[in-house]
Amino acid sequence: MKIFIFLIFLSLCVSADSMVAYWDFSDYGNSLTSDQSGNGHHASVYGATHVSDGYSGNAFLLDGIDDGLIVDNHPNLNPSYMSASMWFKPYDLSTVTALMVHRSDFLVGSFFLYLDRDQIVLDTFGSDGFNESGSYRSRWYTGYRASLNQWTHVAFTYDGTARTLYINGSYYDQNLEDLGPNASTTQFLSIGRDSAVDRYFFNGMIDEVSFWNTALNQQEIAGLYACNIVPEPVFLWMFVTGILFFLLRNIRKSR
Ligand SMILES: [Ca+2]
Ligand SMILES: [Ca+2]
Repeated sequence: MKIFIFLIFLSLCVSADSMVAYWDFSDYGNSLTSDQSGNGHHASVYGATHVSDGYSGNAFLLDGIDDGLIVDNHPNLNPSYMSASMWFKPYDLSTVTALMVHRSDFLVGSFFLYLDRDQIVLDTFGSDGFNESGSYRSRWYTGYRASLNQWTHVAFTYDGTARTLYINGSYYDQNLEDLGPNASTTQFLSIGRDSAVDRYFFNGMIDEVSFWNTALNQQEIAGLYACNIVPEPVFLWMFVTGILFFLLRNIRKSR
């Protein structure tokens, strides 16, 4: 039974079919950090410091001044339904800072997950909604307030009907909204900064960022959260131990 639990956790973390990109920040070289999903959406690192004391293994520390990570635009990053998940630890909650943004000057299909002081806000742009800045925009002030110097896991999903926010693996709130991502966004995806203009720089640590082309359900989000609770080396050790245990037991049985 244990082995199956390990396999389920592993599949949620690194090999689910609907995973588009996964940056665990375990590696860093030539200004790039790898997309562990195998889809090649490696992130370019601008100024951020690669640190070993992330939420799970390595992470990036951003200075709140001009640091950030950028991923080239790709059709994979513009799904009709989506989920995004990440850990963040803010060192400053006095300004507006971006967590994860995919935006092209307010065009349809953009999203903007950010902190307004300590409050998490999800801003999406689509073909319906109220008009702001010459486009249709729905800015959702979620009411969730992040804590200074503490790791928070945030995930949101869009299923074509609603935007749902999950905090630390649990359902937090839902916002019925028929906006959402689609193929018209051409801007790059950014982490810890705005994607359209040099602004909204995040001050703190960011870790375990993933992006999906389906709206993950509550169980899957909880799995993502739980998976990341165990540090990567420990998790790998548990996984290997689980396989050995399973093999040894079957060998004994077959004798
Ligand atoms: Ca800097
Ligand atoms: Ca990590």
